[in-house]
Amino acid sequence: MTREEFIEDLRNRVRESFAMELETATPNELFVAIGQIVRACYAKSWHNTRQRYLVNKQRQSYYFSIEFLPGRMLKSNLMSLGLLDMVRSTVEELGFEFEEVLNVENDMALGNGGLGRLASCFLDCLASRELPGNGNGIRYDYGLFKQQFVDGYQVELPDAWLKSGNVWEVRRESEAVEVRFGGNVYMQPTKDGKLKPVAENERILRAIPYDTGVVGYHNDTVNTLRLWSVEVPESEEGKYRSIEERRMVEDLTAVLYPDDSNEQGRLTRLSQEYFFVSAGIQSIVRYYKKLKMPISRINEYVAIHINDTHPALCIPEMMRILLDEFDLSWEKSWGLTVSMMSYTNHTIMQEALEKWPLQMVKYHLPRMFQIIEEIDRRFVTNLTGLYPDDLIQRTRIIQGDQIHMANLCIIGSHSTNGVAKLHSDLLKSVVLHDFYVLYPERFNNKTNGITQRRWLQQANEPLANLIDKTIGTSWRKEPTDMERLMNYCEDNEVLVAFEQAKQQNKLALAKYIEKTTNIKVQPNAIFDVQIKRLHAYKRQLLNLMHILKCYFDLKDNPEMDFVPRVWIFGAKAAPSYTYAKAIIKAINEVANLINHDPIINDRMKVVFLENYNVSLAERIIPAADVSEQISLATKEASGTSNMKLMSNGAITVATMDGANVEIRAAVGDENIYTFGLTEEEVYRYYEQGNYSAQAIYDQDPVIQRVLNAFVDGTIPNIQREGQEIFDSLLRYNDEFFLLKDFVPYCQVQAKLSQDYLNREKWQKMSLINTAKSGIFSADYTVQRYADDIWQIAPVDLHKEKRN
Ligand code: CRA
Repeated sequence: MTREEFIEDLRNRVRESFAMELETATPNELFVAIGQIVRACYAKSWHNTRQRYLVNKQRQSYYFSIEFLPGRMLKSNLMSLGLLDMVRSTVEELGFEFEEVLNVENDMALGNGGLGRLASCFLDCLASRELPGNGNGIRYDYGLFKQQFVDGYQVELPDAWLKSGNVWEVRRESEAVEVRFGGNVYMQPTKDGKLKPVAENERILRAIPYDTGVVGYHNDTVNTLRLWSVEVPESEEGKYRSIEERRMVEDLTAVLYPDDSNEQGRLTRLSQEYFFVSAGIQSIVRYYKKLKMPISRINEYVAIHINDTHPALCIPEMMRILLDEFDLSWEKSWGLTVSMMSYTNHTIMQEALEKWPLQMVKYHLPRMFQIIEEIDRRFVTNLTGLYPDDLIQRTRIIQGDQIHMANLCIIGSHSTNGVAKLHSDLLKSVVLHDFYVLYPERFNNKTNGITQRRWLQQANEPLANLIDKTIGTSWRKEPTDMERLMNYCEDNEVLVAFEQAKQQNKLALAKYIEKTTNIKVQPNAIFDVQIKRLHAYKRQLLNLMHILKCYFDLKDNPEMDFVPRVWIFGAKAAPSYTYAKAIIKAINEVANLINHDPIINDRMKVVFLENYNVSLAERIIPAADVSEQISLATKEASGTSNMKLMSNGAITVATMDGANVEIRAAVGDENIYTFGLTEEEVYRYYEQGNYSAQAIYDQDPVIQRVLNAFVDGTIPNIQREGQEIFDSLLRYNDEFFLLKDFVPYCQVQAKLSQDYLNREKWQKMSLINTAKSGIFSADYTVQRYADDIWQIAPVDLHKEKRN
């Protein structure tokens, strides 16, 4: 598309859609019009991609996830299509602020944190690698809540992201399916002496798919993210007369559960899970029928991925279709199902492992229940005599009055993977050890990754351009080519240029901070960043304790040498997680105290930015000097902000947890600050039960002063919250061992401050972190899923021609 064609198109669309002239358009109209143009640009490729897959009978994977967190899409789509520079300069020449146009777009925030963002990174990489892989999820009317601080407290506001429309989605009326809930199922003999399930009094809901194109980077592949929305089917209109009754139905896909790494055992959630699973599986089977292949070969064409246990019902739902609709035998259906399914575990936190009350499933999803019961019965029967009874009891799906979804996933799939080496090892040796005994060949690791396209190329253009200038542009397609930056570790000119790029980003963030919080920060201070969900195990509180220690040091000795630092937080707490909310309040009050203390004299600033989301992450990450990855070892399955920050040249302060272990191996000990308990030490405490927070407190006056600050009025306005925090550490013995890790944490922080003064040393570390970050590209992660688990490959164009 030429500049002239673009302007012409823009002019027409603004006229047609808004009855307006381009000159009088506001960023809102421009956003919609440009969005339409972009969509039109990839429409043909989208159609062609689908046709190619169909004609070639391409084996495809379907990534089932209850969360997707793509963020904004205008800039990324423009970049993928190679139109970004032209559109940006044209829009600016026309007299508009391109940034303002981008900012009109609501973040598509249909996820909580790492798990949902990972799903979106994966989709981006599948398309960019020309791999036939699609997403399947829920089109929530309301995304993750918007966070505001009122008096330092988190307040949640609804995220009505669809209210001004969504240019990217296509409603596919003709591909709607029905999903059935409740009723009774009984088995009826057929003429040929078999038993067939007959259902009565079911509640029928209509599932409408909304498809979004996932545009590959500089190629012709556009894959599909299919999100389902609920409606009352026309045939059922009579049953839902009142508005309230209809609302009950529509509530099903109204809101995303705002919990991260935590189970929410609620009926609506179970219904959501079955709804998008059933709709998705039905639509896959319907597509497969178009290939005119026998159902007995469906596993050669379809790979289904279960992203955490939320889509676990994929297994019984596929069984239902094969058994009830295709009349296959149990054995045949089971073989096909297991070979199609694969599962990723994302956490070892007990409270996140989904269990559903048996009665709830039985009542609301009776056919699912029957099938799960039969899977469980056969599992027990087949293993009895071969394995110890207690092992069988621990691994079976139905235990007491609960259904264990992770057990269902492992038993009903051919692959179970963790998301970082350490995590996958823990699954095998501890958390899922019993299953590892049963099915060692099913277990594997797939360390998470991120897409550098969004998190470096798009979010950090100054750095990306500099990398181009230094080593050429090949890294944009092959991220490990960033290794070539290692040749410039000693090149002062290059180091200075990288420092300037960082400085430019810090200035931009400083501006944003001032605009949104009124806090002035110095761009030459260390920008120390912790951005992730607020969770006790992630230990934002440990960070806060260190801040308090620095504050007291300065108060005691105002003349001391102190390397200025700005601590930047971004974090949402689940609305029902009172402890996490107490920590938010405490951070905000400490910020207030320190930021206004004249003795501190701007040497410390604490900034908690509201409403952390993908777009805010894109602002913060390029400007970070320090990346806080300080979860208690064993608790963070992988983490992915660690990878994003590293890519952008931040130095990690890390416990040996999740993917931090692999980051250390990549950059070398001297380019990361590690501290804290190791996995072995943590487990030793668990085994010996001899951790005593009180003993540590009693012996350390610094810790006493820091903790007392929460209850003695030093930190104002946190009576209730301060007490809760204080009690969590002492009365309840510090579940995540903060006190134990506090001293070593402060030590590495002090070292870091000193190192920061040595600009050359610091800049070299920073460069090495970027250089070594290529291996954490999700391009490679996705390729490993494609090769080892899904067995999918790009369309073979030669073969296509021969056909
Ligand atoms: N909360 C893990 O805790 C991991 C992501 C993606 C999480 C993170 O360490 O990086 O998944 N787990 O694998 C999770 O959601 C249900 O479990 C997360 O995002």
